[in-house]
Amino acid sequence: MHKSAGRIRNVALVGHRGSGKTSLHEALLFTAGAVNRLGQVTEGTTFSDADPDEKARQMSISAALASFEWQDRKVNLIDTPGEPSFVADALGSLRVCESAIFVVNAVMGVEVSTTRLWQRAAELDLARLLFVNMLDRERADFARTLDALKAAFGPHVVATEIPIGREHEVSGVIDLVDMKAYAYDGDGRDNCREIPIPAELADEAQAYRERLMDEVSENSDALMERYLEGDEISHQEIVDALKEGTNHGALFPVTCGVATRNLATNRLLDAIVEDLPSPVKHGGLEVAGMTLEPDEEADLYAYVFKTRADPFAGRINLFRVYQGVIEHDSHVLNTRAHAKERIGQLLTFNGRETVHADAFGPGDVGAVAKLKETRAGDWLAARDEPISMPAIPLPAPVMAFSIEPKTKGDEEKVFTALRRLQEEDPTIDLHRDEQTGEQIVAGLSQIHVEVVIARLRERFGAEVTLKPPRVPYRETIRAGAKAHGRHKKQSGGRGQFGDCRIEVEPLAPGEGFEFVNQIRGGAIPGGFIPAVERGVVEAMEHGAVAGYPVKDVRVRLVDGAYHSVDSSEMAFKVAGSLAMREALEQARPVLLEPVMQVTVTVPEDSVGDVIGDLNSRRGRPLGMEPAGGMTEVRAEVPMAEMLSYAPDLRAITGGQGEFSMEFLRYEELPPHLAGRVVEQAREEAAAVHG
Ligand SMILES: Nc1nc2c(ncn2[C@@H]2O[C@H](COP(=O)(O)OP(=O)(O)OP(=O)(O)O)[C@@H](O)[C@H]2O)c(=O)[nH]1
Ligand SMILES: [Mg+2]
Repeated sequence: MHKSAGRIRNVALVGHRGSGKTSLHEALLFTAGAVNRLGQVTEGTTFSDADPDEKARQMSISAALASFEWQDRKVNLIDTPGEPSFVADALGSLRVCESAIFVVNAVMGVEVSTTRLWQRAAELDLARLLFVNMLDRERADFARTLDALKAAFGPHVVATEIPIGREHEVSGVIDLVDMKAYAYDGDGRDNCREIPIPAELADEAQAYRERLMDEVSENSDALMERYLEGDEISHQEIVDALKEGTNHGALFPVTCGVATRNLATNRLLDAIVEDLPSPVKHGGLEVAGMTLEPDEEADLYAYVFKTRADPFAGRINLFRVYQGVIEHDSHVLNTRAHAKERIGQLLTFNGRETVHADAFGPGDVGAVAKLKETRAGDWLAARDEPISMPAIPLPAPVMAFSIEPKTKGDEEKVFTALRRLQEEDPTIDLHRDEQTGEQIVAGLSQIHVEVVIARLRERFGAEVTLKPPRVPYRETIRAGAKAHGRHKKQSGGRGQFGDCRIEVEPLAPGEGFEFVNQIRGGAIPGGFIPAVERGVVEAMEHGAVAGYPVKDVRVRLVDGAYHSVDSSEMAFKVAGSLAMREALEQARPVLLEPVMQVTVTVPEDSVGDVIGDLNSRRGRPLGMEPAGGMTEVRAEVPMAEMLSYAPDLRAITGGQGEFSMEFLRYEELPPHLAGRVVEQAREEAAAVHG
């Protein structure tokens, strides 16, 4: 039978790229007996980085679920990618869990992604526990990391463990709840033994314990009173208060260890079952005016949070049951597609193998294969109710490449495969470039698009060539202008007549488009006005400078004329387009380019070179900060200058540097560069139109 909801823990491992989530996931599976050996990321032997591209890059790309038992609880543990390009999976996983474990690098401290994911977890009201990892590395510092966490996430971040020894001499942890010490020998499953608290750490441990007790007792008046009176307080009482505080973010326990050495991971498993809430404890989900409760008898509601496209196994959907039970061999309704789906194959990933399951009860997380219509974001339900989760705000895919099949005639195959990969990753954008007719694949970064291309090849046998990325330029206007558009044709029979006068003016950046109808006295009948607007919008698709889309313009329709017989919607649409084209030319049109926020992490001694290089890319340095022996340089740089940054950074830093970037805003292109873009657009247009 399925596990009752009170005995389930749904936990997402999240954190900055490379903080050790996958290594920790592996160590937890190993300690719980779900895998036979402790796999290593560096050897490509972990359970969760299973894809060839994850192994090759030594980074997680997709969320990976594993389910196992610990202390008679079922733990559904999701490893998520830290690389910002694959953030959709981390955000999707946070949505279906009660708890998140933030894995933090004890050398680097709080990093960019940590802060972002924390905000998201706070919005979702998740219980949050922190694991300070990599204590064995040079310059790792638990106390400094804890201070940084407090500074970033507030005073209720509190240690429940501290390490024994530092850097490569770290040998164990002291548990501040029970005031016991544990030493770890080797990385085996039974590597932990209790030892006396080392004398030189006794005072420090006591001080940390007092801070913990202060925090814990704030969550229970009864406990506070007895604590202040100096009464003995039991393990269970402390754990209960800790869990109470953690459940809705009144308190954030901090644990620590070394994932790759399997140090203190058994204690993290205990913390997962003891300190983190079950679906019952955390409470129901409010959605679409209903409250879904983890009740077995109630109607089924399950939410699909992740789709995996596999050319052989077909589609695999990961879901979370919020209410009712999903059973093998039953029928459910997909509430978006309004389609009946047969549940043919329920699956559990238990580490060693993928096994068939009979049912998943409320609160549980599982997988289903071979559904026809269903994909991430859908609900499976007993009845066809209108229900949807609020959309997750995802970053915009601005890194656009045009692709071409290596084999002529493979267009259809490539496109179908791309569509399936897009189901798996909502931050991929596919479209056809209107100017050149090319197939465009856009993602959040170069790595993102490269991964898509690698997956096309590995999973679907579709080979494509990637052309250099195109910068998505825009246009806008800098002045007001008036224009007149008249479309008149008289060639026997019924003619065509439309006439309008418009005025345009710039809007603030990001305001988009506004159309104001100021026609008085019926110079243009109301029925034709939407047609004028459609013509105006069409003209804005190709700006006057280089044919890029025009943004941030207000258009007023001020006057016009019509003919009682010859006027039509078509004629007014054409008149609107003519007027707008003329207006755009007169309104001092300019080219805009996307500017990226770039974060580069490099060794101290290459900071000067990196900043010099960013300057030569028209970058504006925003500042730098030490980050665990490295330096983090932040700058705003035009996207056009960053298209091939990865190899250049490697060369400057001898392979030691890392960077990430994301879209910030559009800015006007300097005139000498605008000229080049115009020239290029002209050449492309000539090539396409002959
Ligand atoms: N010394 C040491 N190395 C570690 C530890 N944990 C992880 N590593 C190493 O750090 C690197 C990154 O570890 P991963 O487990 O892949 O980190 P991740 O958070 O899953 O990375 P992404 O999935 O890319 O976000 C790998 O080379 C690991 O072997 C640790 O506790 N100590
Ligand atoms: Mg990983």
